[in-house]
Amino acid sequence: MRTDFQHLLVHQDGGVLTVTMNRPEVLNAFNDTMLEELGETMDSAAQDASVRCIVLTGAGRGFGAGQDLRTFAAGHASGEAPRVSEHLKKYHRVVYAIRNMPKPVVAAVNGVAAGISCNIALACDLRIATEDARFIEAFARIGLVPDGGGGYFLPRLVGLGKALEMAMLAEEVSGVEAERIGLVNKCVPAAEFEAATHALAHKLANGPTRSYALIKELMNKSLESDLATSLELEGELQDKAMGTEDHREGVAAFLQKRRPNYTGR
Ligand code: T3D
Repeated sequence: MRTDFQHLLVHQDGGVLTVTMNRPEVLNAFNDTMLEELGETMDSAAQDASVRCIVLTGAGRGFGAGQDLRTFAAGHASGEAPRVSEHLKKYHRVVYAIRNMPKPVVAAVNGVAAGISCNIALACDLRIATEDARFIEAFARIGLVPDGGGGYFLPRLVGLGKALEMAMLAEEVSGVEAERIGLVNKCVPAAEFEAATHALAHKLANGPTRSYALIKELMNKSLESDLATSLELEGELQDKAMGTEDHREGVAAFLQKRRPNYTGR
């Protein structure tokens, strides 16, 4: 696993890989280097069997402030509206990598998460936030539409009405409110954030990793399928789960009245 990045800090502790976006002077706004480094790290993490949970977070007082707006200003200076659809594909690589990651990805939102940084957090499987975190679908503030999967993930997480409200009004949603509306799974006081994130990540990293990958596939595909298709898929995936060592270990541990020791195989 490469760790010598310009704008990412990458640290592995047991099965947990913590990836920290590291441009704190601009609240971890994305430039191209950080975006490419994140894509590369997510691709590597997917291949590395020693990584069993990924935590994505930000350095300093923010998770991320979206695209670095200075690059927009430079584009506008040329006099023509920049075409960003090609550039967005670099973000889409990250969204797909998270979505297809055969292990859990947790967004640990330690402060402000605005624009496309907010939506990268929404692409993750689980979200933990500080009570004073600030989620902002900031796009309408500058006359844009939610990108980075925001139009997909946001209504699925909070429902269409709330998604439209967040996207149109572009107001801040606190960590407490985010937990209430289902935008995050858990919010904790800032003083407890590191310990709570550590506990969640290590619980996942010590879990039945292949089962988690199959759960992701089942749940994510169900959003696009009818009941019959989903029931068909659950059979296929359960056949695979039944063939894992972790399934056998889970049953043996239950019968022997002990804690299971899952290896991710
Ligand atoms: O390119 C494509 O493919 C298209 C993709 C578009 C995706 C998008 O994400 S569009 C949305 C871009 N993001 C925003 O519009 C958010 C802009 N930032 C803010 O509105 C505020 O900074 C925050 C609400 C996020 C935080 O406010 P606050 O008061 O806590 O902090 P601050 O003082 O505004 O920011 C601290 C510093 O970070 C400041 O620099 P300074 O004055 O100390 O030198 C600020 O300029 C800088 N910063 C914050 N966000 C960005 C940024 N610099 C560049 N780009 C940013 N996005």
